[in-house]
Amino acid sequence: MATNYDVARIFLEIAEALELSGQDPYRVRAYRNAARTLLSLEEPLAEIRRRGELLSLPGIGESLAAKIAEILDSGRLRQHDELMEHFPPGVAAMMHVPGVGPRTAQTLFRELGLTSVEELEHAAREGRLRALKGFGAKTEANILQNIARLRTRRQRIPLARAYPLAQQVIHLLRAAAPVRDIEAAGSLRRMTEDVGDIDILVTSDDPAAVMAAVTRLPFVQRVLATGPTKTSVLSEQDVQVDVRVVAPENFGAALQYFTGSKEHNVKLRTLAVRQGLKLSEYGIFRGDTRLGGATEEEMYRPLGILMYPPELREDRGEIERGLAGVPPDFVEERHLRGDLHVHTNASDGRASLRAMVEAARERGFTYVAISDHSPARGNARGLSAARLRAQAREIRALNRELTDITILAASEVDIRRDGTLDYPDDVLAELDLCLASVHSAFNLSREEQTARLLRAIDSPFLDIIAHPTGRLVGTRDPIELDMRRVMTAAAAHEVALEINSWPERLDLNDAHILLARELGVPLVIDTDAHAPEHFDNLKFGVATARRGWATPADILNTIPLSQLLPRLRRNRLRKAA
Ligand code: DGT
Ligand code: CA
Ligand code: CA
Ligand code: ZN
Repeated sequence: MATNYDVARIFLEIAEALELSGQDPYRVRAYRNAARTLLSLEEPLAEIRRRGELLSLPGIGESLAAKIAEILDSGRLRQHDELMEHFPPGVAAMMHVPGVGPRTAQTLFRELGLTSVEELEHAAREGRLRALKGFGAKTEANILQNIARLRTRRQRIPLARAYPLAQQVIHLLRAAAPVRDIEAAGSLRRMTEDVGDIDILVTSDDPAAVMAAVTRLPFVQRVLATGPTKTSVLSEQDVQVDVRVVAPENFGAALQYFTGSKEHNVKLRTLAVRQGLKLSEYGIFRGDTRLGGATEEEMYRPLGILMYPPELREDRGEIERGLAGVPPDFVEERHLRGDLHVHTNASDGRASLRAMVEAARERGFTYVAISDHSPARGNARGLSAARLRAQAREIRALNRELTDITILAASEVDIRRDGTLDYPDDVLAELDLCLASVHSAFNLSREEQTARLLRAIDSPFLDIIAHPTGRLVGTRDPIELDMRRVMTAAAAHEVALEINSWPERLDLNDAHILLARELGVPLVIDTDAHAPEHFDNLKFGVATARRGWATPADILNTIPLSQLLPRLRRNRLRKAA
């Protein structure tokens, strides 16, 4: 009988094949979402089907339900078999070589029968690619070079890519092997903006089965090493995943050790030694006596140190504070009462005003600011003044209808190159809330860029600077800024700076947040949601805030709207009065 994992794997392979053949991304996503649903189920699909409840699973419609039934009955799916004849899994992996797109990958497979990066490398070495139309000795050399670069490139992986992959590993292993505890450790658990690799810890009654399952994960490109308790694999996208099986009684010790950071651990161990104690991934010991290690707390308690959350374990003073008995008091998702940066399909969002507000309400937010783009963002369908006013009317109508959430008519206004805002003052004055951000001219000098932001902060209408540096983790550098000057001005003018939860952004970053708190700059945590599911990104913003040691009191959108509006700006105060 096919397991949930088997069905999900078939769906994932179909998604990959459809993507490779250039199919509609929505179809591709439908299979991926379905696979994710199946992997999160506690109960076998066969049971759910027996009760006739397949259709009540999220993302499963008639057609997918019929496919699940076919797999449960026969162990296979005709559509999958046919697709795999044309698009075996390794063919997709070849697309990760720069310069090899879907069409080329197809040609390589059809004409030369290549089904993996290794085979591609081999064929290029032997000069077999130049037989293909449009290929020459130069293309072969390029492909070889790009494969080599792919291999040596041990670059760090943005959290935005690593986090979902880690979640997938956890779901897949839960489904494929007898796993008891499973948790991500390392920099991913500390929610650093990028990670070197993914570290997963597992307890299990059958470690060998877990290790085998790791090597068979659907995205594995290469098994780097496998042994009785540790397996390392490389994903198709060149992310290394280390999975370790530890004994249940050591789980806390291992989780503490492998969460790190290394600096945190080194300091902790030094303190332990001074107290005649020894710490390791197997527990905390006095001589031969084991004092604990089943839970993480047990690793800190004998040292008289309060445990601080993973995001803070960077040896930035958390150990000293824990030793002094200062309890951790950092912002959590549950503290946030509203979201001040949300897009709709009026500009570049994917969902309607109503759908976005509904999603915010379902999350428990009591206020939400709708902040679509201004006209300068032509390719994001930035709103003209007339469209902005029409949206404000729609918002007022919806506000009359809804009782448990308040919608603010806001805008994410472009900060032009010269620091002016992309709407005239009379339009800005009509807004409940004004965010502004840099979406252009990223390459100005530090002086020019700083002057640009200072001028924006000077605007009497500005409340929040959204994603202040414009960086995209791993792909776009932050704009050059005298951050201390910008923050000093923001503090003086009571302009808030945003911690943007979009995982590619995480902007402000942890170091900036520490500085902002030192300088008394108001902060907000926003999702910048462009679709209902993006509210889930809030965890990334909150984790980043915690990495900057932010407490609920540092974050403006932890307070009720009635207090928030007067706090934001004097002009808001004027208008609210
Ligand atoms: P990454 O992967 O570069 O983003 O950073 P981490 O922190 O995940 O580092 P990784 O994967 O090399 O090791 C995972 C954890 O294992 C690390 O955070 C702390 C622990 N660890 C690794 N090497 C050492 C070490 O030499 N001494 C100590 N005390 N802990 C270590
Ligand atoms: Ca790591
Ligand atoms: Ca590692
Ligand atoms: Zn935005």
